[in-house]
Amino acid sequence: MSTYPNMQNQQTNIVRSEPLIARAEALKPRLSSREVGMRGLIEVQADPQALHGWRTKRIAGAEGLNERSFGKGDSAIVDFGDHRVGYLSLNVSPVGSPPDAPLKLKLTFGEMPVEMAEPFSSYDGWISSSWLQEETLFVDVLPARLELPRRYSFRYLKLEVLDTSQKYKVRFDSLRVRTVTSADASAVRPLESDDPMLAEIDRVSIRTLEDCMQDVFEDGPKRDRRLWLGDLRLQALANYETFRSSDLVKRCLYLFAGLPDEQGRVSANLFIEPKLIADDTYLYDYSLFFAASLFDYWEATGDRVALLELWPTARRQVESALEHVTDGLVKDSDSWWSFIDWNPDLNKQAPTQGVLIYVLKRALKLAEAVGGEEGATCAETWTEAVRQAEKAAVEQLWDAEQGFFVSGEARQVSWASQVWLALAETLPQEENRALLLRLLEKKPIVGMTTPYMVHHLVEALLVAGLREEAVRQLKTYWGGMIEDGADTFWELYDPQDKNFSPYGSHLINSYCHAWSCTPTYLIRRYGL
Ligand code: RAM
Repeated sequence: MSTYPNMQNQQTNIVRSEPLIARAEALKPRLSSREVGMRGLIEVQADPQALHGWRTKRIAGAEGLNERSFGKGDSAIVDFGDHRVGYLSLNVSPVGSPPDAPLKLKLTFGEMPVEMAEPFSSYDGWISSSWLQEETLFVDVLPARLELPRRYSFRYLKLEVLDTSQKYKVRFDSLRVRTVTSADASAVRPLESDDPMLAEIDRVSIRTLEDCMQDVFEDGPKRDRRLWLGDLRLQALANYETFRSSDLVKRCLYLFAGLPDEQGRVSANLFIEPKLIADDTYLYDYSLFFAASLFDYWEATGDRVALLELWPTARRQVESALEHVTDGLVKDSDSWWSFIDWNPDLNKQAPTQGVLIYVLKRALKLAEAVGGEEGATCAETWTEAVRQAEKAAVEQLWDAEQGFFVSGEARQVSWASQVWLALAETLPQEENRALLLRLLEKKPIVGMTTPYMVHHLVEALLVAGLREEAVRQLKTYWGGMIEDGADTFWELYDPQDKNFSPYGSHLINSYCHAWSCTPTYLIRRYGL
């Protein structure tokens, strides 16, 4: 796949609901800031054993920078010690003769060593190269305090002097990041676990979530810096266990509800600036997750006013999804209609059937909570829809010989299909367990490429009562990221192919990504 196939220019008319948007705007969070200095200077060295082939070596402490002067062609890599999201400022002053020409300075920001090592000009992926974080500055008057207006997401900063003149050099000092987040770290309860590895995974998960919590729950502060519904659902779950900022979840739900299209569907993602815009991307699974997210919010808060105000939107997503169901089975399509995972070989039908059943089971509880005639009618209709969808899954997607669910015309066996239909508890508990154990043993070829998908595997194992297996997967996968150098958890991680990127280059991947922050939820919610 070289682009989001049905993503371009869908003709949609958005029907704005000003009262719902106003509610969301009233919940706009206050961002808190912290000044963070640099920790030292590093070098990036080639190492075939390291992730992407690069490892860092510390070469000096913070004072190492002030001691050096930089002329044309000189460079240094600054380490800020951990992942940071915020605004950079620094002093630059001339050394030698009076500066008789402007300073031409290049700054490159990186979440990972690879961004310091490989030139961004080598990027040839299909999403915009403008996500790669760099600046070229011309400084006319020296000395100067430079304050960069853009917000960056990074741990490393490369300073490259492209030119001064033959008569002067420059020195840098007082490098600072003013970090920003709307998360309140003081709300997080200490973890009760005596397992040091789980404690470390929990800590990194929380850092990931913290850096994604801005004006809304962003998917990634490097990329796409926007509110995606699939990511929001998982961030909200992690947030209830940690920062407990349910108002931010509420704000995001109202934002989605405030911008439906004329069929009532919520978009897969929203842009917040310069004004609220619903993207012209609609995904079957993401729209459905509005209902699941409202259910989770209702469970976490008992906020009845929000339940009643957002219920019509949730109801509409479920009804719209059911329009694509024939005899209990979700219709397949070749387009980018349902997300599920970034594996390009994945057929989406069976996993989407799992998502449908999973959401229907929660939506009908929402309907019961809403009550009255409307709630009762919906609960009844959706109970029947669950029965039919489960029956269709078992009759049409279950391959008894292989002991797996199959998907699409090619009857594909994938991890995603088993995981979603197991998480939806389509089969009775014993069979569900057996299915998941078979999955772990047989390891079908069509695998998982995102932490988003692996999250659902771990939760399916927990729901099926397979705790040991769940902890093993969690430790292997997220622990593997930590071993490979994660300060915050990543958008993509395929242990079989560590350079994997659906975008054509690992340079553009996001290395602090919302949907990867869920171990803290899994650990705390299930008491691991
Ligand atoms: C990417 C982002 C985002 C995700 C979508 C489907 O653009 O990683 O987090 O939700 O894909």
